[in-house]
Amino acid sequence: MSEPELRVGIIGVGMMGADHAERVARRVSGARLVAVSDPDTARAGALAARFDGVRAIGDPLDLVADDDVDAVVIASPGFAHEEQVLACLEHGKPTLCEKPLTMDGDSSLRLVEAEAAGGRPLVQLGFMRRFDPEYARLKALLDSQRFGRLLVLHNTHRNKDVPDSFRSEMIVRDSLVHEVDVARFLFGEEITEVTVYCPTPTSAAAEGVADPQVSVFRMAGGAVVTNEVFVRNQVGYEVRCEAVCERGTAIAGRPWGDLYTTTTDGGGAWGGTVPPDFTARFATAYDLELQAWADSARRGEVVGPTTWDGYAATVVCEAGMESLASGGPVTVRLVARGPRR
Ligand code: ISE
Repeated sequence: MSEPELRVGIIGVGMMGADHAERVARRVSGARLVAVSDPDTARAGALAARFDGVRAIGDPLDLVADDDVDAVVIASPGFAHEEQVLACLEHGKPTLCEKPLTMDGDSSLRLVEAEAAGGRPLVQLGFMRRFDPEYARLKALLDSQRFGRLLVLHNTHRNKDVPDSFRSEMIVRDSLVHEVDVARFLFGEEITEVTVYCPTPTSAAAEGVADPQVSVFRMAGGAVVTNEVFVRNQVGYEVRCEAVCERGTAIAGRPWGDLYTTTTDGGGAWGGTVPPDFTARFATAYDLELQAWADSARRGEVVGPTTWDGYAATVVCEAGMESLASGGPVTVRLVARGPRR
């Protein structure tokens, strides 16, 4: 590629941002890490010091405005995203924004509209599963119609552990949001209704947290999606997706083996190891996601999930949180004709 190297700044260097920093600095070709910012200035300083030529900048909005930063990765908590994405749009900087786009539908829609008003798409949403080779193959298989129409999707999403501060609503907004995007991506349709069921919690659940949760999505075309999200399974990171079609089924994320068991005795084994967390399970997906982002930014384009995908996912999760509180089905209300690209 003859376009100049992309100078990247990263906002938020917790687990995900630090992982992306390493990736941009060492594995993404055509990109160079030049700046990081984090409210924990010691953490930002320590990370910057690990790489040559990387500055720690105190105010994230100064990082966005910096003339030596061409493009921005936003890996801060969701509540900070609206202001930071808006700043990126104002400065015309290509942005990779981690999910959730924002904390509520209204603010997500403001970003969709602000991007459309600028006349140039700039934002890719961090739904990395779309870049996972198995999920991508599943999408291609479904689009080929080889197995006929997709009827039912079953998603499984388990984390080994989360902090006590990870409340029931976060299981919807931070974890289930991935299944929301997977369902919209694989069906190519919107979700119209969500119901969240709460079985008796695991004894490992933090006080008052509904874990696991099982939710059901109704798709616009009438299909149904089931999702189990279990954030303290105590074993490891297990993410699978089974697509049931008219003439066949396909599973993404299933390790080989006959009877597949994972158990707390023996650390979760199936003849191989269960990955400990998402940075391990989706390392390739994140690499491909960041590479695709950097390549398209250098060409002046945007690929992958959009602000509209971020908005739709946020609205579905809002409905999910309402269902969590009421126990009943909740209709998803997206604006009728949002600006799309
Ligand atoms: C986390 O924020 C992620 O994005 C992970 O992929 C997900 O598995 C986890 O549950 C979330 O908390």
